[in-house]
Amino acid sequence: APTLKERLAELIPAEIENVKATRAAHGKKSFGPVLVDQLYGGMRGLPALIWDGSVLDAEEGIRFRGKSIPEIQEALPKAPGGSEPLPEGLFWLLVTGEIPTQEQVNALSKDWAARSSLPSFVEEIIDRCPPTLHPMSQFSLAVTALNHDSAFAKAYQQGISKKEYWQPTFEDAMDLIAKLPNIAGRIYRNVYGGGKLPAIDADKDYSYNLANLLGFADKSDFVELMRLYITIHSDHEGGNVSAHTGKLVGSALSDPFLAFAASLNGLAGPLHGLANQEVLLWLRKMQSKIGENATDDAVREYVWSTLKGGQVVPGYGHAVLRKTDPRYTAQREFALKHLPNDPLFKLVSQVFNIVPGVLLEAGKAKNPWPNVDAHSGALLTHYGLTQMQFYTVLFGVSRAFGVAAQLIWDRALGAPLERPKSYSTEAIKKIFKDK
Ligand code: AMX
Repeated sequence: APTLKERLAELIPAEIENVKATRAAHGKKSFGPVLVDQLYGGMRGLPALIWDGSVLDAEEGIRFRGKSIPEIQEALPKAPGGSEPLPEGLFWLLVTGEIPTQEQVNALSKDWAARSSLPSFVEEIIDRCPPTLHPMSQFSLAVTALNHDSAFAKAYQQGISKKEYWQPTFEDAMDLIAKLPNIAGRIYRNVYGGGKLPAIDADKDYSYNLANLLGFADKSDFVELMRLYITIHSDHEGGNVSAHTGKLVGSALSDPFLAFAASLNGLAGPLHGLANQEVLLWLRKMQSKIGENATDDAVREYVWSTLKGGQVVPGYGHAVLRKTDPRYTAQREFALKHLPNDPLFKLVSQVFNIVPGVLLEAGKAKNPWPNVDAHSGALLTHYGLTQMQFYTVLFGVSRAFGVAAQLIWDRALGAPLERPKSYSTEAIKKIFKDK
């Protein structure tokens, strides 16, 4: 059976032809008008990017290479004794569009374990960060520093041909993913005092190793949670802040470490990935205000007080989705299976019954339903990972899978420098004066 890189090499020529033919047939056709409001409104709905790895439907949610979350939970290889998909398989699927064999997935686990060690100066950078520096900032610093050993940057300096860009990009993408557990584990133990970091076990899967580095591998349900968590947070089509930032920075031929560090800085914003931290902070604040086991009315009133204070309800709403996020549903099902009586899960469920009604009544949010971040913190808390400032780091480990797959394909297909046109308000007024 071919390795991932061998399979990719087989797929690239046909995809180059596919894109060529698509552009020849449809390249001069229009998607329709662009509204001035879209320029001012965060480009919502503007068709602007190509990415085959995943597509988001407003009603149905994410599909990875055409497969829904329940479908990939069914189809992807599992760990011995496990029932959640291995994220190794999800990466294979994102890159190739194909479901890998168990053997191919095991080979990826081994390959990543072999690439997992950090240069000692990167370890020192992490160790020198004050524990008060947000874990996401430490994460981004460490990933930026990995550019020291970028195969792409080196090959570019040596004058590599455009046709070969994808190869060192692939090597960097694999190194990037492989090194993230050591970065995340080191940050976690430095900031929260978890003792010495264990070594990566080359006979275990990626999620087991991540859980072990964090200090939770003795809980087999937590390892299963990591497999599900990394799988569902990996990619959410091309336009979200972290995915698009990685693509944009990569388009300047910045190497995958520089591109993904930029993704992380976007993921660290409260309207994007930091929302998982914000949800837990918000729930804890609510509990301190209205007590645990509060009535529905008390919760409803607390939600209203958040809105009246000019703040968003974290974990609710979405720029594209208009229904409950299937990533939320997958986590809810995990909770129903593994921790149905957990008090925080019960609160998350109570909030789920109340917030959409309030947001609908308030009448502003286009989507009153929960997104992925409304649930993840309660699951992590259940297993003792209670430090919410760390939650977005786990989101970031997962998001590397989607961004890395995208960078490989962008370089394989020769994606050009991104450079959309901006306008001044003066120019808008002038252009549309008599229209
Ligand atoms: N609580 C309160 N108000 C909300 C809201 C929420 N959860 N979601 C949207 N709104 C408000 C917006 O702030 C906006 O108000 P304004 O007109 O005064 O500026 C209005 O409703 C219309 O916004 P929208 O078109 O529905 O949303 P959007 O596409 O502009 O933004 C998002 C999407 C996610 C930023 C927004 O729903 C939000 O802030 N949610 C809370 C934060 C969150 O959970 N983010 C995580 C998203 C998933 C992820 O990236 N990880």
